[in-house]
Amino acid sequence: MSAPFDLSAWVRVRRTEIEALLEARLPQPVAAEDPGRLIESMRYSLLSPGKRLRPLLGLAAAEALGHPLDEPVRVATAAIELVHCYSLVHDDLPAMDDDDLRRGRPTNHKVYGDAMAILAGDGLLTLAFGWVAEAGALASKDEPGKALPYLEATRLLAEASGLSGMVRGQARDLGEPAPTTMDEADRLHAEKTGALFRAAVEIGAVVAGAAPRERAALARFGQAYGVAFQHADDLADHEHAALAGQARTRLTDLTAEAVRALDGFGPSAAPLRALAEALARQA
Ligand code: GRG
Repeated sequence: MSAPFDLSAWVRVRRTEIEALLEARLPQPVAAEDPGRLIESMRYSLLSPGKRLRPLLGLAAAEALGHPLDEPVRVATAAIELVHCYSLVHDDLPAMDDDDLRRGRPTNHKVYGDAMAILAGDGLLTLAFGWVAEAGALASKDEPGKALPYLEATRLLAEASGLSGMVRGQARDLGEPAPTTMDEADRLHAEKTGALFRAAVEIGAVVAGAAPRERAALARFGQAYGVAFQHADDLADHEHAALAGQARTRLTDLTAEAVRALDGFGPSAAPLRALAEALARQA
């Protein structure tokens, strides 16, 4: 019998690699070339201690397909963290959630002011698309056709972050009353949080050369995981408390659905399975 999969060790190694890549690729603020301390404020938020779950999921998807976690794959999946981080910086602004603390530290606008926080978010979002394009250029330097998966990754990232995903979900959250049914909560979660999780897994799959069936299965995993993640987050924050009982059941069902989506994969999908099982334990 094989040893049980050690998720903590896997996460520790992969997270260290992701953080080293973020640190190395983000420009350094050279005082004279950092007007308004923009780069400093981008670094402040991006390099603050986050779980790095989205790039971890992207890497786990590539690993499930037995693809090496080479530089293009690592850069493309790290780009998803830039989009996530921008959304946190903007979400914390007074015009949105008006939060003082994020990742245990003062929010970006509390340190750098509202205007620079808006620009830091803009900078992170645009940089993300630059990184996916650079990853495509790296992957295709000897074979032009190898850029194609990275074009698809660009499309997936735009779809999930924008009007079909996170931005739309945020608009719904701000513009409509809080959900009163599980279906409404699911729809909001799928847009606001789930879309980027799904894209993370699907981008990992696409850049690892997934066959259509593999890609579809991994997208199902990402979708279920993402909505489950938001239910777990709401339960931890006592959000939508009237729905807590149903949210617990939904979290259990969705994580089981995520694990089932991996049925056709062997031991290489152990990190994805273990990530879903860890989420299920929050029910
Ligand atoms: C501003 C366009 C725009 C969107 C904001 C994602 C989002 C929409 C807002 C974040 C607010 C929030 C707390 C959402 C709940 C779920 C969530 C995304 C939590 C934070 O993600 P984690 O737990 O955070 O992965 P870390 O800090 O570990 O990266």
